[in-house]
Amino acid sequence: MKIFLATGNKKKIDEISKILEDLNLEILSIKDGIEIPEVIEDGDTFEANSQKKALEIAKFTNMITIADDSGLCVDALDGAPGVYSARYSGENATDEKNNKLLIKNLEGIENRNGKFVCVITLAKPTGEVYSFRGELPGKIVDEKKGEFGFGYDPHFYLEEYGQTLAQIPEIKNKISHRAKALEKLKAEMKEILGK
Ligand code: ITT
Repeated sequence: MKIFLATGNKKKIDEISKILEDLNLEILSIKDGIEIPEVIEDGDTFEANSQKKALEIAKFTNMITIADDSGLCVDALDGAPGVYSARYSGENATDEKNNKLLIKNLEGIENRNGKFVCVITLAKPTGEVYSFRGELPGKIVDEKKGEFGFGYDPHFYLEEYGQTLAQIPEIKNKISHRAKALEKLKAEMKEILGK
């Protein structure tokens, strides 16, 4: 069965494809040269944005489509950057600029607790949507460590592993917010596709 991955983020495509590997689906994405329109992410929640992306692209491609809306929520910043994680430092945001701003905004703040959130939505071209949420708690550290992953990974420290998410790519795909949401989808997949 063909499934389209509605994301412009190639690192997400790699992680999602790896986590769904054992389902033996034919996963298509922009990496296969399929162009998709930009979806305006104007929702207040990860759920709203995830559903909008999945549904608009399912209708556009006429394929069963999976979308991921995710971000970092930091306790001391009242949940910011949250749904604005990708564009935290403005219009021309890059991972580097976002990370610098995050560390600057946490200067002098002792409470470094935060979490990654991911909402995965599967949408059918006929309009049905199924959403699943995963979360991963951790701590924001000033010093950047690790080469893998993307986004805020080099500053996201997991006490249990004594490393940042950017240092443990294989473990990341087993424990991440994205992995947790996708495992929930996988558990329901047969039923959803059979409907
Ligand atoms: P699409 O909307 O096209 O999927 P995007 O990167 O813009 O791509 P989001 O709007 O969901 O995706 O924003 C997600 C941002 O949250 C991402 O750019 C990172 O800054 C951050 N983020 C999400 N998951 C992450 C992860 O696993 N590791 C590090 N940062 C992550």
